[in-house]
Amino acid sequence: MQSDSPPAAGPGRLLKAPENFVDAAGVRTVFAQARSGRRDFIRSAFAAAAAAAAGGAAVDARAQARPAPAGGGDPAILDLPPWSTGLGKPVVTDGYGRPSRYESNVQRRQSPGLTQTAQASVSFAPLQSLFGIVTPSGLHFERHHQGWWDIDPAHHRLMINGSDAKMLRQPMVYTMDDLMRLPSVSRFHFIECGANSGMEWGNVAVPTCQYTHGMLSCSEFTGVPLRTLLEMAGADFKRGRYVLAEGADGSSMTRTIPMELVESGEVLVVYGQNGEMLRPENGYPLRLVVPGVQGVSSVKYLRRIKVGDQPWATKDEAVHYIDLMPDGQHRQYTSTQECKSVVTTPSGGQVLLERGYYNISGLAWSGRGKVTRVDVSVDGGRNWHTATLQTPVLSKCLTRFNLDWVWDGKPALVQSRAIDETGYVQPSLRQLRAVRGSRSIYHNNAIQTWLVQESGEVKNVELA
Ligand SMILES: Nc1nc2c(c(=O)[nH]1)N[C@H]1C(S)=C(S)[C@@H](COP(=O)(O)O)O[C@H]1N2
Ligand SMILES: [Mo]
Repeated sequence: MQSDSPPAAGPGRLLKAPENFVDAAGVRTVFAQARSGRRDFIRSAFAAAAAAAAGGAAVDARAQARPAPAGGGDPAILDLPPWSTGLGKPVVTDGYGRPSRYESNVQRRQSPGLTQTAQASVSFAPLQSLFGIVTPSGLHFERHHQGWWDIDPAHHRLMINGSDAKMLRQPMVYTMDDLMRLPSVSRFHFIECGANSGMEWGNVAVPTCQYTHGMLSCSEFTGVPLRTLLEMAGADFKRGRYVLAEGADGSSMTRTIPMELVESGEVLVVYGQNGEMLRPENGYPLRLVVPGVQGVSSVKYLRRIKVGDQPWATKDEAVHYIDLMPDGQHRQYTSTQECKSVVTTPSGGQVLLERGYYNISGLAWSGRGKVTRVDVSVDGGRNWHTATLQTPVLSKCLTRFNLDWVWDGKPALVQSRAIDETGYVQPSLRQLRAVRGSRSIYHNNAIQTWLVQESGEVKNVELA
């Protein structure tokens, strides 16, 4: 278990999570069940599809990973392949490069049966297939309330105004060119939908970490601090204690953001993502990024910022994104994404092909600042081992953690528990349910458990 000791056994082999195990017929079944009102439709559809796919996939992976022939003579080494003897492709075969065709299974995916239309829906990032902390822009999760647009930046405007004439000196309208001439900053931050892990409040619902935790992504964002724009408009920071952010898509996404967050300089009006312009799915040409706050406040296609003196209680903060508490009341404006983590390897749907060494790896994050420690357990929380945090460790950003592990072939319950710089410790599901009940949707930051079975197959489980 020591992170600095050399691996004690030979390398283990890992079958990647089944990425596409629900076929077209499966999806139709799930939708039919959803319409007839079956409550456990997501779980049963996944279980059936995974069972159908599991046998064949495991056999394939074992065949690919066969040991070198005892007598030597591996043809993959001895017979020179075309790429060692021929001429490769020229430069600029593709003016915008793309991943290898051998990685085509690494895709963001919709959860079968979760939503009835693909315009008001979510796609999940394939966390189990990613390294480090940055999400490739093409794999960033998507959450749209009314579809996405590729907006002509020449026609996009950002207006800054006030709820009354005294909130700021001069209402302003910016073009994209205006904004991109202003002093900019670049910062790494995660965006997590408040509904991430929301399907898991009552029971185990989905099989892989793509679906349990994939409404989460992390990018380097570039833009102008909102504080700068409000100062330029002469905002009255004494009276104007809130801003309203509004998107240009048909959902008219509107969210109240407390002025303290803006004054801190952290709230950014963003046009850049991972070194290039935002992707259309993520708000091109302009979005707000409110670090540490649930994703809904990072309004895409940002067209207006209004300064006011009280929260607006818009539809997106009165009807949606509220927490149903055990006493039946709803809690409003619980926007911070509390400290959370998940082991991405090994995780649900993967198969450990043999005993031996494995690198337990995962992601930790906190909406309140930096992650200071991640503990990992392989026995369902009886014993904890401190994982190694990979650098950089940044505020309100994903942090990658690793721990050496030798699997002895016995069932193992793999968990991670993150602690942030405020001292907050990620809760167990039992602790969280004691306060929040089990009928909520939003803000489930409980410890995730993966069961490694004797067969090596990894399952999503809940510890009672
Ligand atoms: N204009 C607009 N902004 C929006 C949304 C939307 O539907 N329209 N969805 C919100 C929600 S709920 C989330 S979680 C994040 C998701 O950002 P992403 O699609 O870039 O991952 O965008 C937020 N901003
Ligand atoms: Mo969201």
